[in-house]
Amino acid sequence: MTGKVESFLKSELEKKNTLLFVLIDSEVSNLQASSKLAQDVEKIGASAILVGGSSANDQIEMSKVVKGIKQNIQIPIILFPGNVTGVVPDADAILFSSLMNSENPYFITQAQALAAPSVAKFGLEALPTAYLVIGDGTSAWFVGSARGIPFEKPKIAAAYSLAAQLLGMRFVYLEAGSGAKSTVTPEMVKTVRHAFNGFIIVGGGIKEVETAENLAKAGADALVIGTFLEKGGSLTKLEEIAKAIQRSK
Ligand code: 1GP
Repeated sequence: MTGKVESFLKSELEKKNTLLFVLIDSEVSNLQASSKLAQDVEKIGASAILVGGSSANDQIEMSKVVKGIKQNIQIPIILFPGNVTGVVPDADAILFSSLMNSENPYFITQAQALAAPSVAKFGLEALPTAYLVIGDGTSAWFVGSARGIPFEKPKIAAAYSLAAQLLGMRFVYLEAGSGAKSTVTPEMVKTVRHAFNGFIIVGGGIKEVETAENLAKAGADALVIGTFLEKGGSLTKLEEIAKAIQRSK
């Protein structure tokens, strides 16, 4: 069933070619900084704030950050859990993800089973997501015991995405990993776009306007940016990225 957040994202896509999601890692930014950042990026056109990451495990801190951010923004807060500890109340939705190319069944179905009762209890809208780790050497790859899909093997990513669709998932997240040296390639996005009839999220290492624009043109529905801002990247450049991807049909 399509909930409020999913409907909102779809309505955003009617106006913009590709959406900008900003990732806030509650382990990296404190409440005040996160809250200010969320307000700033909303102003420059971000469509959602993701809170989480593979190393964000302090639920108390995360809860505070979610609650604090929520008071000041209109765009949805979507949890991006790296484990069961990433499920906290007060967010609008959760990327309810299966790390499909993990070698550890814990990350494919077990964490989901352990987390599901809390997702229901907190009334979080679940966005059913196939989380695919591309490449290797990143935290998401290591923590999630992923057998990373090689960057130059787009057909493998497409096959996983098609499997996700047949399993009823409506979102695919192509993840190069936080701070990755190489981003997912436009070729991979294009190949997945042909195979998967749902919402494609792409993240990991995106920090240049041209890279973002090429991923948008290839068919990404949303790009996630986190590390660029954590490392002090300017809001002016983020705004350039937002504008470029939103208009890049
Ligand atoms: C990481 O895809 C996200 O899980 C965002 O990546 O931090 O490299 O922007 P960056």
